[in-house]
Amino acid sequence: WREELCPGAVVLRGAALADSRELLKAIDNIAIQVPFQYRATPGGYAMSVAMTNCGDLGWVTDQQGYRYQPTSPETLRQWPAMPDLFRTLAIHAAREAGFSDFMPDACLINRYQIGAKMSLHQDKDEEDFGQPIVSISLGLPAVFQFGGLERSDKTQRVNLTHGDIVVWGGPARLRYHGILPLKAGEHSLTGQYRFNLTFRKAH
Ligand code: MD5
Ligand code: FE
Repeated sequence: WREELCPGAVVLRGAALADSRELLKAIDNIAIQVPFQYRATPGGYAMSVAMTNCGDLGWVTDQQGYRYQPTSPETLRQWPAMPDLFRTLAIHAAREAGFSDFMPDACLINRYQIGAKMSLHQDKDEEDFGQPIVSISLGLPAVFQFGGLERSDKTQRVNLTHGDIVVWGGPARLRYHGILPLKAGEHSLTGQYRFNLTFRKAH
C-alpha cells in the first residue's frame, strides 16, 4: 500500500514486514560489533536516540560537528558491511518511488527507547540532495513530524509503524522533520524499542 505524503515523500506501508525478523537479527549482529552510542550534538546536548551504522560510511556527531566517516569513533575500525538484504530493500523502495539509480553508501541505525525523540531538523550532511533517503521503521510505532523547507512552517503528523518504508526525495528531501517522544509500549519483536534504518548516498 502506497501513500504520497507530499510531492517526493512516499510511504510504502508494511513493505519491510516480511523481512522484519531478518532485519532485526542483522541489527543485533551489527550492534554486537559496533554498540549503539548516545552521541552529543555539536552544541553539547546528549541525544536521546542511540545510534550505530553499517556500510562504507557512518553518520556521527561530536563537538567538531556532524559528518560521515568510514570508521567508528569508538572502535576506530570500519563500520560493518551493509547486509545485502538492507541494500536490496532500500534500492527496491527507492525504485518504487521513482529513484532508479539509488546506490546507498551509508546506513544509520537509530534506536529509540521510551521517551526518546528527534527534534525538528533537516538532513543536509550529504553531498547530493538529488539522491533520496530511504527509511525503514521497526518495532514500536512513532509519530513522525513533517514540516516544510523553513523551520517555522507548519507541521503534519504521520504515524510510522513496524515494517513501513518511506522514501524522501525530490522536493521533500530538505523538509524539516522529527520524531515525537516515543510512547510507552511493548512490541513482540523489539520490546520497548523502535529502530529506524536510514539509507543515504553520503559521498
Ligand atoms: C527516524 N530519522 O525515524 C528518522 C527517519 C534521521 C531521521 O530523521 O535524520 O536520522 S528519516 C526521515 C527523513 C529523512 C529525510 C527527509 C525527510 C525525513 N523529510 O523530508 O521529512 O529516525
Ligand atoms: Fe533526519
